[in-house]
Amino acid sequence: MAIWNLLWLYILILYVNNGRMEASHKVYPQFQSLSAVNIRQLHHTAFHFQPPKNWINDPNGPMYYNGIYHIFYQYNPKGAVWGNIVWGHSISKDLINWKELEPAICPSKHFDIDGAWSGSTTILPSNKPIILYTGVDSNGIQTQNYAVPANLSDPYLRKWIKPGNNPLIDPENGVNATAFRDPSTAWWLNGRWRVLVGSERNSRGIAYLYRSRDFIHWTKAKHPFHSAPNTGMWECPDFYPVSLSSKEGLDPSYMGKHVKHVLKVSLDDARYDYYTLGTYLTNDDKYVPDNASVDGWAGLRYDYGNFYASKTFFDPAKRRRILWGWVNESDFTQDDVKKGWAGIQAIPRIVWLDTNQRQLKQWPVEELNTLRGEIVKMSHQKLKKGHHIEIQGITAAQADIDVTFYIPSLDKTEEFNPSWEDAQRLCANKGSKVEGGVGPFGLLTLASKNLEEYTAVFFRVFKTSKKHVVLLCSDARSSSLEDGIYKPSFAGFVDVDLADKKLSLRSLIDHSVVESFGGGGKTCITSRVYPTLAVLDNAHLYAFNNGDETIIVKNLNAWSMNKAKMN
Ligand code: DQQ
Repeated sequence: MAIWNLLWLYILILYVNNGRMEASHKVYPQFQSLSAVNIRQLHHTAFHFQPPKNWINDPNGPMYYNGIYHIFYQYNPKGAVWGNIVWGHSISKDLINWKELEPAICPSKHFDIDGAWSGSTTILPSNKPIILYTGVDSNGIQTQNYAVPANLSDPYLRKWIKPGNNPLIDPENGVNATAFRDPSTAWWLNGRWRVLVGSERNSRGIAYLYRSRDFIHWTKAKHPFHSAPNTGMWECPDFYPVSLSSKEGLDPSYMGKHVKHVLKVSLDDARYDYYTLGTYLTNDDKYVPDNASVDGWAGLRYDYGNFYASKTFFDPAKRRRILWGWVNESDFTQDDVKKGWAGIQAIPRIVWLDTNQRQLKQWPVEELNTLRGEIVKMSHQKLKKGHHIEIQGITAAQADIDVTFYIPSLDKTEEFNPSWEDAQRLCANKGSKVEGGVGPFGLLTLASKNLEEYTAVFFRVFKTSKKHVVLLCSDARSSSLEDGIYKPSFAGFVDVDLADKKLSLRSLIDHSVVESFGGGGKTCITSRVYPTLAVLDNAHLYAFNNGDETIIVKNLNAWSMNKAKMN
């Protein structure tokens, strides 16, 4: 007993001293400004966004301006853990190859001296971009501030200035001053700008609404735009219209008919991004989720894996809405310090409304295809129970795989127990090796030759009296021989009817990340993994089936991916 007590005390001390929580991020003062000498390449990604070194978290203010894509990001210029937060800034012509610029916003004023936290950009009608961001002062008080380009004729908008009339929005009128952050992109309606700011009160997550005629003087609306009990702090709210009839993206101020609206919030307590689909009641200036679209923990997620603090923007060049999300690490903080970097951004994804109008779909931007190299194809290949087939001839640690499976017979589908609502727990119970009726079948990514290590991305099909239930897992439990690191069996359900007996899966494999899109982008899961054997040329890729019913690999295309020019 005494030993257990000591152990708990030790864990507590470690937590309090080493992983002190500040806002939503753990703080490691001893590592914050420890500059990396060598950048460890082993698990470094080849085509996911990251700066040359150090820590990044949330994507901030993504935008397209005069032919150039900009991404800003929460960045520690001095170390590989969270701290010293500035707005890093990179630019691109294709969303895939990036050039790093100097940070756009650094703490310099009393209102942001303790951090230039997350925010968004809005392109004003005069074609002028403006940043709204959260500044944190030395007492932890959060205010909303703005920054504008110093020189609009600089095509890269390298320098940004903070005009003297900051802060624009203070936490007044009963707002919790240390939980008041992450202004959204603004939209224009009936002669006024509107912006959302995330907050919390007594465990109720809140998106406050502020209005302004001139973008400078803001007034808080009487009622929050939306809120929900027991959901905790709402970080990084994002609000935008989606078309009911096409994949095209819409400008945030588009208020025509034939749209639904999306409200996404990042739940600090869960560290996942949840969204609802609903209606924007413009007369009341309120958002109401559809009945079928629930707020909070039981709701829909953009991604059922490592994906947080995301942000979308409208790309007028290709008329699409693009989603950026932060993919955090799953390894030890000490490992991050050793490798000299932490955090990547997910591949930018287009996002649109599914024809069933119950959910969104996502797909990597088409520009990613420019990195595709050697291709290997497979078609009409039988996968009998217990079989796995190697997909040879590509760089399996740096690859893009797009596969359609065909299920000739659903006769042996297992019954679904209604108590299995929690997809992640179900996946933990019925992993890739637990034989089923239909499935588990899918891919073994980042696999070592003798399968000591692999990250299994797979489907398993169940049935109720009314329909089929499809589970997609990205199971990292066997991903690494290294003990102790976080290796979750992430999972989500895929809302498909299986009338055509097909299931598609695309996986982007990039050394320490496997980013998967099931059912044509209906369910996405991103896993961070740190193999010890399945690295570089020693990584393999297999298709497998451990279910009773034979599965056909109807079509499989696998590409070796080239390296992106990354900052
Ligand atoms: N990260 C920022 C905050 C935001 C949080 C600080 C979400 O503005 O709420 O780095 O990850």
